Amino acid sequence: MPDKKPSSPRTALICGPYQSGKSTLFEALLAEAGAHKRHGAGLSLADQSPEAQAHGMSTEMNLASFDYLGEAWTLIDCPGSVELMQEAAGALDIADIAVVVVEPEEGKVRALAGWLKLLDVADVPHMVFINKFDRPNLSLRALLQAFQGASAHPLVLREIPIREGERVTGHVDLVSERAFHWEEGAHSSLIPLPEAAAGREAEARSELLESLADFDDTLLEKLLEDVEPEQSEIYENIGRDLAENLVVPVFFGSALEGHGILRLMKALRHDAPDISVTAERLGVAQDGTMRLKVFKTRHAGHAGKVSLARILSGRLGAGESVAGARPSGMSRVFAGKLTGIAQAVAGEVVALTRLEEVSTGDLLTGEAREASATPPPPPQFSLAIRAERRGDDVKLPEALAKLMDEDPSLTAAFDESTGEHVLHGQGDTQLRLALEKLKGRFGLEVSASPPRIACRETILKPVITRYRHKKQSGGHGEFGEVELKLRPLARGEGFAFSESIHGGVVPKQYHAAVEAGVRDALQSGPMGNPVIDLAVELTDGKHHSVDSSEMAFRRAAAQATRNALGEAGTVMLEPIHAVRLSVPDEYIAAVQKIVTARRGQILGLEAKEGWEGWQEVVAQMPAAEMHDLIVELRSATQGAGSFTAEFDRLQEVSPKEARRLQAAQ
Ligand SMILES: Nc1nc2c(ncn2[C@@H]2O[C@H](COP(=O)(O)OP(=O)(O)OP(=O)(O)O)[C@@H](O)[C@H]2O)c(=O)[nH]1
Ligand SMILES: [Mg+2]
Repeated sequence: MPDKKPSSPRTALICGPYQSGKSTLFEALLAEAGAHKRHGAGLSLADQSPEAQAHGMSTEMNLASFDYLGEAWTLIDCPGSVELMQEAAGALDIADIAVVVVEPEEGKVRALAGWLKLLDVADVPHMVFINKFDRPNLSLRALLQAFQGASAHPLVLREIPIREGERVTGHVDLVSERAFHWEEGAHSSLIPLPEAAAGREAEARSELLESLADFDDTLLEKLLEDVEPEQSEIYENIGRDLAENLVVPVFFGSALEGHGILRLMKALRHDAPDISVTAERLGVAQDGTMRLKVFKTRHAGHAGKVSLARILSGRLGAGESVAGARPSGMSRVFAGKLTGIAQAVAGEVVALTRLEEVSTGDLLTGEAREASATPPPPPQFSLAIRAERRGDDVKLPEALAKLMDEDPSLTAAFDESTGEHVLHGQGDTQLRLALEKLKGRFGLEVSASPPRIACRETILKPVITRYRHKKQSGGHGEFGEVELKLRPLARGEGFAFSESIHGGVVPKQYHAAVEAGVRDALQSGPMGNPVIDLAVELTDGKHHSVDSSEMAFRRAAAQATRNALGEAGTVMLEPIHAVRLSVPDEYIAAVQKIVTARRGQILGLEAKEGWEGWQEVVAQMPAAEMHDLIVELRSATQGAGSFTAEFDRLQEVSPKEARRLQAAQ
């Protein structure tokens, strides 16, 4: 491979489906670069947090800056769980290139498609690394065919496997046409191209060249005239097409065994665009002004708030101000270790400490701050939370604010309609992780349960009732008598109170107390829910010149209302949400079934804008059926489905359903 002048510091994102081996690859690449020593099969740099250890998965990004052959690199390893995708979304923007790691299974095509779509939307150049190629009996051709269905751009093989029996034992580079034998615990050794691979090599190489020629007329002409292009010309094409996100080079290997890692690291070094390309993609001028983008925020105990940022243009000296404030430190990051640095140039990733006013997604200059315009993804799952110990109530909001600062896809809010504090996020795992962090990092025991549904009650027919409140207990008595007329109102009209008293039978000064009594009783109807959408009229009553009081009338009105509701009977009203479920075409039937089984009503289908091959199922669903909707939706769509929901209206519930809802509360 021809060498070139050293590049500015570059950043590669390692992402892809859950458990595909990203963190293992992250450590293997660092080991390859000589920045880390591997200890057996397990991870020793990545996933060291208690939550990651407990779950055996990445729960947040791992990051390391290091030098490789005289050039500066930062690798960012992202969690693969769909619930934690926001973590990668933050870093996507600032990456020069992404390596999408996938297992050698055709069934992973949908999960792969999700990541490739995310990268295409952000227009990030990317490669695919098919990992776990140490498994027997793999067909690269079949995999490639399946995976092509996940990619909007042609997947082009950069190498083909050499096999011995059912195992892959090496690879042939399709540009240099050199063959390598994978060695245990050492670099691959150069070997003569095995005869058995020669035919496949020639075929795969022509396919690579044909794909490249689709974007380059000169190359196309050469191919048509059977002229062998120079290697340098092929490399140039690959680099250019990759930078423009026209093709997706494909590599394979084993992160665990260390096979194909040097190959991948070299390809990154050779082909990954640098900060000038990335800055252009982000619309950031290279005019010498210091600009940086924050892609992750952490609250690191004593160190305080840490903002991880990439310098997109200009340079930053330690002690210089950022967004008008002076960070208390500037460091280079290597996993959990921060090392202070004096200066950072465009392309570098730095950790800035104690920039209290700055958030993930912010684009900052020395003086100014521009917040990200991308909203966090809509919540998919919620839990009502409660501090177990009294006194922790006051500490909880502050701790939650820190977690939300670290993860913009997490929100906490007080729900007025149910009186509960509710945590909203992307799924059960993400919220459980948040609860574990509250306990581990802030010492807060928090219990969680499915949020209550804000059901209401109303009456369907008018009713008139009369009640006398009378008490004689020595001295002053209590006396108040009211006649109330209750009448249903239309949905959404709430509550109205009026009076039509003649001859002062209930003196004016007590009318407000009557209304207050009615309101008291309406707080909890016969089924235990607030009663709404009714009008109450005070039509008649009696008073006593000595014993009547506001309290007496309030009690009389409350009891009268209770009696009236009991007599008339109430119906339950439940919240209905307007829902849009977004899924790839092939899952529409499955999703319609889910919606119907959850008492939902399908209103139609709409093509999802900007997402070819996707649809939105437009529906209305009772909130009571939506708590674990995302779980079923994801399992029916290989993790691809998601939804948005907003309150639409309250709707009457059948008595049978009402009993079920009541029991569930
Ligand atoms: N056979 C084989 N197993 C591997 C390879 N790479 C990783 N694994 C295993 O796959 C599992 C997941 O590895 P990780 O590196 O944690 O995967 P990840 O993609 O970072 O997982 P998440 O971040 O949780 O999505 C572990 O059991 C690894 O030992 C590989 O090349 N071959
Ligand atoms: Mg991982």
